[in-house]
Amino acid sequence: MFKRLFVGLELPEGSRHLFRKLDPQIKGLRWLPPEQLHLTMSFIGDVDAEHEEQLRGNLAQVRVSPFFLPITGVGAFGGERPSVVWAGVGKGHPHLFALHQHIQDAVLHAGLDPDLKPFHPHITLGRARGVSRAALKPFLRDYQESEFDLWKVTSFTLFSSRLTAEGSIYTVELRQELQ
Ligand code: 2AM
Repeated sequence: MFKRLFVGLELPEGSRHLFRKLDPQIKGLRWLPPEQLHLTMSFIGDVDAEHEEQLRGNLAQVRVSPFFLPITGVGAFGGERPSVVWAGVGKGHPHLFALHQHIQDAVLHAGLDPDLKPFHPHITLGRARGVSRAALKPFLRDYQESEFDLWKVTSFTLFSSRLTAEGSIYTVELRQELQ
């Protein structure tokens, strides 16, 4: 049995609903439900039970103190036909990058193969299909400087993800408190 796994930070309850008020009606843009909002730290992919066990053990050994992350600004990945609309978390926050490094090490030492592309931390707010950047421009302009919240990161989470026709369903597999 394989699970499709990734490690992320769950947005606190209070912050999840901040983005509802931004919600412009743009054809082709699907907003994520508030309970799914997260910041991906490491995307891993399909993992068997044995490797998952090893990964759980390694993640439990990660030692990074809780830290604050500003949630600021919005943007879109994907050139002139963006696929992802996101909220940002400030530039180069050292604690976030340290945690990312520890998590990647935990994944690698479990014999797994994480996505090793450069880390561009973001909170995906919506997924776009066939939407031009021009159509997103008013939204991006209105909120690009917004200071949404100050997020106290106190844990990270191992999620499994199941792909369905309505989008992905995420399940919490393990929540590890920072200390
Ligand atoms: P995204 O939101 O920026 O698309 C679960 O799929 C999470 O892992 C998503 O938040 C997704 O980020 C992220 N992710 C990173 N790399 C991925 C990949 N290669 N395939 C699927 N999801 C990936």
